[in-house]
Amino acid sequence: MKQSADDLAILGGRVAFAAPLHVGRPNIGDRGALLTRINDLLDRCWLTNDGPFVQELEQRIAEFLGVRHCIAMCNGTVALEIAIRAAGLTGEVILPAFTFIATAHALQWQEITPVFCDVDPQTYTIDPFQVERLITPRTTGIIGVHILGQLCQVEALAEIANRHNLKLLFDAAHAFACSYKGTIIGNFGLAEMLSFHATKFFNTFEGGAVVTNNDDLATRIRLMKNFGFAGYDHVIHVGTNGKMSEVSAAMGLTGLESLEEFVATNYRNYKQYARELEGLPGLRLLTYDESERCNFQYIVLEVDEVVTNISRDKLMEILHAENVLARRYFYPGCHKMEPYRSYFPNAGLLLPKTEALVQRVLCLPTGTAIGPDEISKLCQVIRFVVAHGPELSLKLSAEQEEYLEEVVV
Ligand code: T4K
Repeated sequence: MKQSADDLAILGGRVAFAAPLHVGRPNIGDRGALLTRINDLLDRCWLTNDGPFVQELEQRIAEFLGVRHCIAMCNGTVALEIAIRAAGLTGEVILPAFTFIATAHALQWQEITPVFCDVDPQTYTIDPFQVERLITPRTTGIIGVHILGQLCQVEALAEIANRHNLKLLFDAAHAFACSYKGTIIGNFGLAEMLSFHATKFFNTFEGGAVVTNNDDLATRIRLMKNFGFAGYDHVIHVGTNGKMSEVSAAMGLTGLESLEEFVATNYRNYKQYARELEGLPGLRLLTYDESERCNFQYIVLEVDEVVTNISRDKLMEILHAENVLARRYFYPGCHKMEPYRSYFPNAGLLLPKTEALVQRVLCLPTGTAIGPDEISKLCQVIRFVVAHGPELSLKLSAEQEEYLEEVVV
């Protein structure tokens, strides 16, 4: 329990948590079931290349999402690269600047220019009004990102894409098992990409998928993720290696069996954070529309420094010192990372909402690896920091100055 500033670890007090609390600790299903599946695949001696577990996982996910095709892949980035190529995107593609860098890289990797668009500061998703202003004769597509469990304005984007004859894809890396107006993701745009990375709500160690209701696209994607092979010695398309392995699919099948439990745990954590951080001036916890399906995987805090008198970055430093490894996803924005920062040095001028957001957002630990007592303790630290914002800001700046003087001397 922190009672004075000097109780904070950053100012020499005792560290609140003996072991680090991570954002993105994997949700792991029934270990016994996983090990049984791993034994099965070892007995079968079938380790990859469209094995039975991959086929079963694809079928289960397609059923779960109510979508015609699920093509499992080795990771979400490759899934997105292949979807982009299979959809025939070229020239320029519009995407939000507030996303994980992989969304932009998946385009740049194939020499398509990512055109960064601003976001809606309430939902963090791409702003359709701004999308329309960025369309040029070179634009071939839009990639919406359902970010941090918040879903894009799907209809508005579809309407713009239709009117301008653009392809619409979604990066749904954060939105597995979430719905928009009652329809579960996987059914929007031409195709949607899922990530099953270890840090995601549902994981296959590494992994991802493209889901689509378009038969032709699905056929092309299947070819492309397996070097273009249409049978032994028969290559009919350019391709790469995007295959998911059997051990990953075994993890996925096991995780699917615990999906409801993962959601329930995330929901319980989310409600606890909401209760314990309620009413703190200058802090906003990102809320979810509970009339929709949601994975509640992200606990996102927004810090308004003008009110708290302590910046998001200072709060993060304080938490890190307490062994809470909070993350400022997606600082500093894709447009501020290389190579985009060099290519488009003035991109920020068109991205005021993104630029403000990346200074405010902080993601906190959740998932099955954290319990109610830890959340209480963590929230107590946050409440203490907010209650003593100005004092802590001064103290920390003084400490920093002292440190700098020592270093310079
Ligand atoms: N689009 C979007 C919107 C995405 O967010 C992502 C990935 C992609 C596309 C691409 O999908 P993938 O190709 O990754 O399937 C992590 C993940 O590596 C990345 O998958 C994810 N987004 C991104 C948001 O977060 P980092 O750099 O934050 O990872 P790292 O290593 O710092 O791990 C995060 C925390 O999780 C650490 O504090 C430790 C903990 N952790 C991590 C791993 C891997 C564990 O406890 N166990 C683990 O096994 O990128």
